[in-house]
Amino acid sequence: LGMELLLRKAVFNDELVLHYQPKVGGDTGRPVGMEALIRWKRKDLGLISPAEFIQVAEETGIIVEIGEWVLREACTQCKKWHDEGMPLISISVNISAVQFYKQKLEKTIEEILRETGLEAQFLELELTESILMKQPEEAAETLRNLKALGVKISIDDFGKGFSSLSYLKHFPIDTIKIDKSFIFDCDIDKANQAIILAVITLAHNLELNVVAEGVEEAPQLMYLQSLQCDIVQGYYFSRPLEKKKAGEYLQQYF
Ligand code: G
Ligand code: G
Ligand code: NA
Ligand code: MN
Repeated sequence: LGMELLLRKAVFNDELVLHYQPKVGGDTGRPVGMEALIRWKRKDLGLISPAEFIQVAEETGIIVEIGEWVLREACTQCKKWHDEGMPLISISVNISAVQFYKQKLEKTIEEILRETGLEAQFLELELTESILMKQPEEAAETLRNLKALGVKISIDDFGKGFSSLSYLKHFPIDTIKIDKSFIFDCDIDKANQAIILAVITLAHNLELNVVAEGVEEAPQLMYLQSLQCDIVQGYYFSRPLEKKKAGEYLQQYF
């Protein structure tokens, strides 16, 4: 109860901030995108991780308001970077189940794109398999509407859940993001290597892009590069950065 009230005040009092984690080209090492990751800045406790409040936000429904704020803030920031002459990166936004299945997510996103002036092709939504499998028919319809706007769709944490592969045929997706649990020791773990090879081969044969998240060390990057992984992300390149630092990161690649 206390948490819900505090969250409502947080939305109202501008206590939410976005940090941005770079995604870089597997071959070039240059930034191709930023993932927006929310944090709650509390005067008493400092930065609070979404792991500690997203679930409560979902249960109380306040995630819808928070999610809209995240989309608007992320699109505004990405447009600003473009206007400043930064590399034409895309912005990735994590979408929760409640937000995804809310009526007319497409309308909200269309409005935010119009308002912020960001071209749809530069907005990518990160959705987990479990979100899509909750109500596959409705999900497919929403995805088709989002694709019609020109927005990109990425499957986050791929391989972590228990869902089937058949949805890769039926859902109009652009990108598969391999879960970090397969990546952290992929320079030495044979099972994870087999899984990563299979996922990259599958994705490329379906003409999907592949992102590896959670790349922390050079040997993991080298293994992923040897398999032509399209995009890589992780602490090896950068931790999530506050807005100003994220701009400085991009500026190096002007
Ligand atoms: O950045 P961090 O490792 O603290 O993120 C923890 C979790 O919170 C991740 O699962 C991430 O996807 C999720 N998350 C971060 N930002 C958002 C957001 O804006 N919306 C939603 N729904 N989840 C987010
Ligand atoms: O659920 P999602 O994949 O959106 O969560 C992303 C989370 O992973 C964020 O909380 C982010 O801070 C974290 N993260 C990003 N890069 C790395 C990394 O290299 N290693 C680990 N362990 N976590 C990472
Ligand atoms: Na994500
Ligand atoms: Mn993920």
